Amino acid sequence: MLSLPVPMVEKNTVTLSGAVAQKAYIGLGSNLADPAKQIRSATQKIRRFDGVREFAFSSLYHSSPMGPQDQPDYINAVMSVNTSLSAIALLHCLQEIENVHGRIRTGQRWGARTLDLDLLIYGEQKIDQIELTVPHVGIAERAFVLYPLFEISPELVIPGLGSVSALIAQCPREGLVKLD
Ligand code: A4P
Ligand code: MG
Repeated sequence: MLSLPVPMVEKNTVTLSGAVAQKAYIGLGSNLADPAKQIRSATQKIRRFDGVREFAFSSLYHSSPMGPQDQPDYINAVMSVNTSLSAIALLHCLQEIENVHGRIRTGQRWGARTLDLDLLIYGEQKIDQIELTVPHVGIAERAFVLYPLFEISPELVIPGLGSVSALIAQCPREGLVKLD
């Protein structure tokens, strides 16, 4: 079958199947068991989801931990996708990948983890539920989220929070180091 490239969309669009595709941003973080490998492997798994297409990836970024300091430094990255999955279905897919990567939930807030996948932004939606809050809580104050977001989408406006460029102007880069 002839397969034609589909242009990236900035706004919602309707797929051939009739589903509304949304542009979503996913934050990836790891500080255990070869963090860079964890993140690269997770991006490959996300690429293979049914209902997910068109990807952009930030560089990897290194930073010291936010929260408890008695844990290794983190590697973070951000990717964007176009998806016909609902926000909650996409979250469940991301949680499955966390589990496959040996994520153990110790109950400690902001504790060390092999892989953390956060749904940062889902289209223009604002969702405020315990299971899913988008935009993700804390997005506006986290250099390890904002700088990779700016790298892949400098014009991005985060629903309810404003432009990523304006948020970066208020968020010191501090120890965040771009790796590649
Ligand atoms: N949940 C609600 N909204 C979302 C969303 N938008 N994306 C719920 C993902 N999950 C969401 O998540 C706890 C619950 O949040 C889930 O049941 C889900 O339904 P979790 O992944 O089990 O726990 P967590 O990640 O430890 O919690 P939290 O508060 O989301 O932590 P963060 O904000 O992810 O921070 N330092 C550096 N330098 N880099 C980091 O990446 N990460 C953390 C964790 C701490 N320090 C860090 C970093
Ligand atoms: Mg999380």
